[in-house]
Amino acid sequence: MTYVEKVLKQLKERNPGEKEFHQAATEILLTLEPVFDKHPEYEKAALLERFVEPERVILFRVPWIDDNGNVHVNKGYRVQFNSAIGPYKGGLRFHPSVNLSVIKFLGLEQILKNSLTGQPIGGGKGGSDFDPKGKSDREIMAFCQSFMTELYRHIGPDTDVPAGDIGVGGREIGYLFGQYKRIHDEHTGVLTGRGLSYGGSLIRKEATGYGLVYITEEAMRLRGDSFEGKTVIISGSGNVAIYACEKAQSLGAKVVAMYDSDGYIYDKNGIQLEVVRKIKEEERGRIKEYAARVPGSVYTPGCKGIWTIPCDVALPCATQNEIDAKDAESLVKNGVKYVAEGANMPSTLEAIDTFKRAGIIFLPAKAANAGGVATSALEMAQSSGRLFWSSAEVDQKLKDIMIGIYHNIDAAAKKYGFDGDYVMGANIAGFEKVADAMMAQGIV
Ligand code: NDP
Ligand code: 2IT
Repeated sequence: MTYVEKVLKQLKERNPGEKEFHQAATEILLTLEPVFDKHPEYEKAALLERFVEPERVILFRVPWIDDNGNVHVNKGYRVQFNSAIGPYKGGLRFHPSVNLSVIKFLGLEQILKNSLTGQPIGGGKGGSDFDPKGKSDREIMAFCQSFMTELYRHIGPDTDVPAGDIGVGGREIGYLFGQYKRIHDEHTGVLTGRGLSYGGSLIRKEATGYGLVYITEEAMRLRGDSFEGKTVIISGSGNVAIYACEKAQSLGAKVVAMYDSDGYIYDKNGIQLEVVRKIKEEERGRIKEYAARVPGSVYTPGCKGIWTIPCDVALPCATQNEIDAKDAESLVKNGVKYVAEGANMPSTLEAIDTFKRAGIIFLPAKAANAGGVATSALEMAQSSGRLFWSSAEVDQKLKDIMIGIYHNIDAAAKKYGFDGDYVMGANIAGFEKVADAMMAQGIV
């Protein structure tokens, strides 16, 4: 058994039942074998055992009162995974499916993603099993205030800087920030994704979706290809999906399908994004409304069918494991050429295998969706420097970062003899920097 296999086995034994965490760790660790072959000193320093164990896990109670006076209790989480290269950084997810395994998988991914951005940010993630769907603004505020009343003591602009993720957008960040400031009496860059009137950065809202398209565009450009005239499928209809759609359309692509957790819309004429934005951003409604408003479009209940629609490019932008082996086979059979992950771990291990075997250009989440956190780091830089950069400036930096990530993961894959394997490339390139920083800092 190799060192990597031994650590992976231990991880599964010591964290029983954490299936999402096991999945992310399996995907990452098994690609790192060549790095450990090259660096026997890492094993002596128990580097991998330390890497897979969070520096700190915070679990807390979040009590809140609904509009009818009923008291509810949710679970709150913050996993401060790795601070070797900078303060813990990563989003907060509010979704009923959240548990420790989900937060740990997201945190582990985040370490390597943040490393790939080239910026000084460590990895963390948090959230709650609270379901924001159908709640009033007052209920959301009450929940966010209660969540921050515990979280505030564990975070800070040089310690841990949370942001949004599923179920946490501009509204939630506003309420969380307001409560932090009230308790801590400091107006600092302790959260990113803040509103533009109170310290946020231009382009942060758009960054993950735009970045996803920028890195895919670079992969296309190097193959003499482009988004022009491509048929694209985007799953989800939240923050990442909407801005991926906007950027892909602006480059001449035809986005024909999107979904939410109830079902998907297919519009052969190309999705009218302003209708989606009105339903999702303004009305907080359901995607099925789209079919009622746009003649010629079709709504189908259930999500799975979306992957049977023929496309050139698939951009999964909803959630983990939304593409399984069968979905991947449908995509391949229908001629998909590029798959780039906007969501975190949207493809199962078997789906990734299917894409690899078929020779699809596959850009994994930690590289492809790094534009969001990269722009969060730009927001942190602006906060620290009391600066406010223009949209054009932030957008250009984001684009440069995404193109840089593509070349970095491509080079790492080539260096170890796995040309075109961007899963290997992203894991290795991300890990090398973290490993170097951990080795330099001793046994901590
Ligand atoms: P949002 O909450 O804005 O949107 C999430 C979308 O995904 C919604 O359309 C939602 O549908 C759908 N969705 C969520 N859970 C499920 C599910 N179990 N099954 C089917 N559909 C589901 O979140 P974001 O757009 O911010 O995040 C989307 C993905 O991108 C996540 O994986 C997140 O971790 C990742 N990501 C986000 C970044 C960011 O900056 N926001 C940065 C990098 C990655 P419904 O409304 O019905 O729940
Ligand atoms: O998964 C992610 O990278 C995010 N949700 C964004 C994290 C951040 O700190 O901006």
